[in-house]
Amino acid sequence: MASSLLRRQLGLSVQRNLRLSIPGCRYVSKAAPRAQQEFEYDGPCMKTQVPGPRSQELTKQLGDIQNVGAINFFCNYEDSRGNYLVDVDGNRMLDIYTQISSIPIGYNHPALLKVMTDPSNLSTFVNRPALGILPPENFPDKLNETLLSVAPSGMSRVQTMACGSCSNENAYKAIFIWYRNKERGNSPASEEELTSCMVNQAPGCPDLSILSFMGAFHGRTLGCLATTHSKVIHKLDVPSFDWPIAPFPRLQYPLEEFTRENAQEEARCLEEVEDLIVKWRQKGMPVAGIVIEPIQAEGGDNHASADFFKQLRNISRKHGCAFHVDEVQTGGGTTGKFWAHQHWGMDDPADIVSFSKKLLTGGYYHKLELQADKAYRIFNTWMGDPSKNLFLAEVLNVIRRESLMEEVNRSGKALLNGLYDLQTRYPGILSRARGQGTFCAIDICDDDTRNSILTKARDKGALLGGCGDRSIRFRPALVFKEYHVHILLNIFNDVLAMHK
Ligand code: PSZ
Repeated sequence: MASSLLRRQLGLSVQRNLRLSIPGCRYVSKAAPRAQQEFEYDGPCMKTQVPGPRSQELTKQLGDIQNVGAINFFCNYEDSRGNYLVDVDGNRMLDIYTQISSIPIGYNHPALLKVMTDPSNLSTFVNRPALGILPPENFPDKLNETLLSVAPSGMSRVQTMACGSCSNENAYKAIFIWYRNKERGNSPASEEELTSCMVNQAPGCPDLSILSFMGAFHGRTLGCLATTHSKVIHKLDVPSFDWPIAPFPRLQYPLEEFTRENAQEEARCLEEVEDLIVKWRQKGMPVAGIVIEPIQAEGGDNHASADFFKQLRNISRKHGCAFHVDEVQTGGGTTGKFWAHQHWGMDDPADIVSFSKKLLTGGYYHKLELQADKAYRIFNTWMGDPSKNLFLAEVLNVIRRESLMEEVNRSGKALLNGLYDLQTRYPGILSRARGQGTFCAIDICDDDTRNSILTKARDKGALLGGCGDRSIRFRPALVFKEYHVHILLNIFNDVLAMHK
């Protein structure tokens, strides 16, 4: 762990060392001195193109069993460490994609390995309980120690689930149940409701809706998919609900130069939200909830201002809709605050907040009134996995012990400043550098160039991901330090120079 003195030194030295070289020469972004971290490597080390021969062979083998179209390469998880992912051909890459943004503190973190080797944890790994009916003795303690210790403002209840989609799916159900109970004045359901629900008819299966935003991603299960609008490939051929879809603001960058235009754009979207809520009520499909990502991630890292979210929250209150903030990708510290919605500075930011990915377990926090009124209404076999809570406890300890939130803010600043610099050097290729913490992105002139940059960066040892039509997103783990930022920026610059 870096001492606070060392951390201060790191901060200072990086400011001194981050500079651009003379035009035409290699971009010189010098890393700050590396902190002591025995479990990590010095840098990327590439032996073959990616995927290498062993990866190709394994892809062929797996192709006889599954669709392998999405596979990038096969990994050696034993040898991967910290920010470095090692593949089966011995290539070691700086991982700025982290298993679709789901690795909180790097690969094989010693604190997590210790959880595995502690004999008192063994029964939690070996015996996976049906948590809804037979939880282990330490379950309330573990929830208090983990998820409730980082609960969003105003929320003292949490329901764990297996994955992000499963969390959102159940959060929507909780919203519908809450809404109908409110409409019924909390009296019991009628006989007609009880019989009609069994054959998928109203009034038992009511015509209610969830309002979502164009470009959103909330998962691929049937209910969630009706609120996902990022790519055709997710949606084609799957029946869906006729639910309202509002435009998400399309901000112009740099933000300081477009304050008026961006405020107008956000006002336009908010107006549309209210219009849709009214329209859908008139159609007989009232909006029971509004779901939104604090930063639209899969849809292209689309940001909106704190003021936009505050006003949207007010609209939800005014129309009696639950406000569901999907923090599956933004949660867990990557934006420089533990929850991205904390950037909005609100005491009452949401009625439901869903999470997964970096939290290791899925689930959602909710207000007391969104607690389903009866047992078995929100339920499934596992309802999460207590072994994930053991890891999460350690992740939270490491975040606190190693001041990782400070690190994220420091590396995030270095990353965004580096992207601004590169953007001025390559104006024909790069635009719209943006980010919060290390949750950054930049747009590339077109899709083909974007994909070529991603492949070439990977061949040079930097593993990045795309999002939206033509963005590159940066999704490092929380242990991504300033010296990692500089390794990345140098590779990124070399690759950009190849596309000039
Ligand atoms: O292609 C896919 O299925 C992908 S690529 C990235 C994701 C999914 N992200 C998952 C995600 C998310 O980013 C947000 C904001 N909400 C919900 C989900 C769904 O989580 P999972 O994938 O765990 O079901």
